Amino acid sequence: MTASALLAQIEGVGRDAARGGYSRHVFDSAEAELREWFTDRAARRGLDVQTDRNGNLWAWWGTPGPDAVVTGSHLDSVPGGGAFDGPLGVVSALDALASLKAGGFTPARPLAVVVFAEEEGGRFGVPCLGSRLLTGAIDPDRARRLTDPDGVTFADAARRAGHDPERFGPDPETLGNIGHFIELHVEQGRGLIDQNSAVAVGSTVIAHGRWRFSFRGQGNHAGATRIGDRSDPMLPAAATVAAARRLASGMPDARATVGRLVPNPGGTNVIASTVDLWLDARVPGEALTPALVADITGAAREAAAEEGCELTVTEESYSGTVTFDSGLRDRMSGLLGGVPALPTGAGHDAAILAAHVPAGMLYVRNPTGISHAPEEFAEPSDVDEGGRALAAVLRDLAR
Ligand code: HGY
Ligand code: MN
Ligand code: MN
Ligand code: MN
Repeated sequence: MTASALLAQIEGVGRDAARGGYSRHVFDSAEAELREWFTDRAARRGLDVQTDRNGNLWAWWGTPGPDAVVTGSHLDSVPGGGAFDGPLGVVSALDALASLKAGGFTPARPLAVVVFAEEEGGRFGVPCLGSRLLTGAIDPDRARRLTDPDGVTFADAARRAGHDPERFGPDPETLGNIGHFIELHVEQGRGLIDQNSAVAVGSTVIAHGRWRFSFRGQGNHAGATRIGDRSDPMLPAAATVAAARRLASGMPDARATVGRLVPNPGGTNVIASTVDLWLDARVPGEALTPALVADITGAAREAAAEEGCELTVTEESYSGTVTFDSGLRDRMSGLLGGVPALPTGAGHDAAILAAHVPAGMLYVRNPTGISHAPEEFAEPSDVDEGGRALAAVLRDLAR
């Protein structure tokens, strides 16, 4: 069954009628349905499905062991996300292993498809939570305490979904089995459109992080409070959103986004007492992301002081620039007839793993160039070309 047909099987799962697109978050009902679907599809392909101590799903062809060739991605989405970001890598991996089996390939080493938990950080705020836990890139106690917008902790959500959060933590045995990790992903920009290629290999993932800005003022009546008597946290929050755009525009290729801003209590006729916003900042090059965030923080502090508000800034996640293993990158590109190598501004589990194992990425053209939105798309013909490319790379690495 082709990757496109597999994708079609889950197109109704986690649809978000209010936002459009999909909202599938770790340990929620939609993701539970996807995990069941994945487990069933993997079992039908003769793969042995296991869940690791951090809630990541693994489907093995062969006994789990060292030097395994692992591929996969994630099934969770951003709120209102597209159909391809994550699932395309998972279905292409299932399809690639099935086609290798059908073609009579006998691997010299184990292969596995992995589905990482909470790659988007869409519920608990830290991206690549499953691969960060696996590799020890996040303290398990901090992970257990992370809360979702309803105040549910990651530990409680895991427990309700049948996992034991006390087992969260570095998993050297599972990590030690990975000889190579290859993630296929829908492209989330315009690189393949511009280069007129269906497939590319990954070169770098730019540095990126998330910071929470909490402004505290004085809640009050919208009608009875004179302007001069206000400490309205919405003002410095708005100034911060504008400063993020202004300051990022002044740095080469920098990106700064505020996609989430939460006033409390959030009444139309109420001056907010607090406003929380989350800054997503990404700049190619090493220390430039922290420098941009420092400039934005300076502007935020100034605006907060002017309005008589307090400001607390907390770093929630940060990953430095990652350059994928050049030998593996060139081996993949050569195998695929010299497809281009693309940098990306999007984070991936492959970038977390790259610090520990030889990791590479394959991108499939997205003709809209839009991602993290319902317009995200990949043509079936490009999906199939990506699947063939993945199968060729896996065969090359597993022979
Ligand atoms: O946010 C990202 O870069 C990725 O989609 N998790
Ligand atoms: Mn994403
Ligand atoms: Mn993704
Ligand atoms: Mn990814």
